[in-house]
Amino acid sequence: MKKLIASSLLALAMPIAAFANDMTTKYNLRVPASGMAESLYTMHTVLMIICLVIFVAVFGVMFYSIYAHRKSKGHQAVDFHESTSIEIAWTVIPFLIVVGIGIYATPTLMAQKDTTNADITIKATGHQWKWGYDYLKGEGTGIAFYSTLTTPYEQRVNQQPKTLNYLSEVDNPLVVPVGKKIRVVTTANDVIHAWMVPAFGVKQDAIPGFVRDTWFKAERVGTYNGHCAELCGKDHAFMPIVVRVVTPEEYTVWVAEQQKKAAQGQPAAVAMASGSAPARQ
Ligand SMILES: [Cu+2]
Repeated sequence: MKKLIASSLLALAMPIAAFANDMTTKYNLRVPASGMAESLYTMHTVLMIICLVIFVAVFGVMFYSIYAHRKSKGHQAVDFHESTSIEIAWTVIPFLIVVGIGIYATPTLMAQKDTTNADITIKATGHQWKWGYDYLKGEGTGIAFYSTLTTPYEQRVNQQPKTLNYLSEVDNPLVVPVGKKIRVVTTANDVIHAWMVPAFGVKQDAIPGFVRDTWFKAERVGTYNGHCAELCGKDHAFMPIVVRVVTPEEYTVWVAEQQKKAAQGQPAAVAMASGSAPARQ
């Protein structure tokens, strides 16, 4: 009997656990891999709770009133048309909520814009439909390459089964060291693109003729995915961003390899194919 209860409890718990896991991985924001993404995640949660409290309070009062004070019970509608005190209250309370949220969000917003004191500066140029990377400053200066989708065409048109990294794999990922402030300067060659990597809390438009910048500091080694986030034409879905975060030592080795290749006149970065890269994060 005890065994039966235990197994039925387990049978009940498993779908609940699976649902909770889905809620945190499938439907929630990406697991943060930078301090900025962490603050955005927390802010998102706090604001969602505020929204939920307002939602429950407003609809709770409304449905309670409709039910408990209904006409069939003999209730009369109260006339508070042009009541100054109520109008002041429903102006001041939302105003205070909005100002409170603004004060809460401002430090994060300011930090997002602070691209000073970067260790490495990389220019990301959006092209129809690939990304170009130029290491402008810091360790690796001079390295430049294109990053192009490697998912076979057959997968896109359902002639081959789609693999785990479908539309999130490139020939040359961006390689950066862990724990270093990376400034990303964005621009574009043709139309507006946007450079976005959710795990770093980074999203910045890449506009032809303009230079914008953003920054991130990855806190864990690994492979992180993003996508162009501005509708840029027919192959917009086929210009992913893959960032490989490596240890500073590995980064130094990679830089040396690239510089050696450049000295020999070979294209940069082709050795680091991401076909076997771990699943997206
Ligand atoms: Cu694009």
